[in-house]
Amino acid sequence: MISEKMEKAFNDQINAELYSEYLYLSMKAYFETLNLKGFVNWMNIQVQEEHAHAMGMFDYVNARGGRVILKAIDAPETDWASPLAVFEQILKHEEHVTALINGLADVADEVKDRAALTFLNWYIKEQVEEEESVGGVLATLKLIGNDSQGLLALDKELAARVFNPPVIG
Ligand code: OFO
Repeated sequence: MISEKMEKAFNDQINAELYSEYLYLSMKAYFETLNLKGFVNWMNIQVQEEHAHAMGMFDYVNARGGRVILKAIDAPETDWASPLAVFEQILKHEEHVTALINGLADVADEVKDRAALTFLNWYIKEQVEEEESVGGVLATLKLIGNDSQGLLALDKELAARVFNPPVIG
């Protein structure tokens, strides 16, 4: 059975993952307005990944005999100055999520919940990949600057990304 403290930490993180889903959905809407369909595709995959991250924890809390309590999801921003500004925010956001996941692992440590710690390892590794992939797009956007041909080439590249449903845990 999961401890109360661990259960609360997971419930908070489920909310954070659903906020991430909402944030990427808002970014997807922004890229729709720019007609950059590759960026739209990339965001759509982020949306699905974040949903899967939330559901992984949702199922885990239940499997451990805990109770999922859903809370209100904050409204995300709706407008950005440029694709570069979007990716700057994403990198900051994912670094914040990494800190939250590490905080969850700290709670697992504190309450000596080894099962939760093992489960959280998947998320810890996932954050390394998230930061790397976002950092890659951000670096390319910085190189592109104001070159619209470069932006269209990147858009084409991002259109090729496919969603692989994550196997969590
Ligand atoms: Fe973007 O990461 Fe969830 O956990």
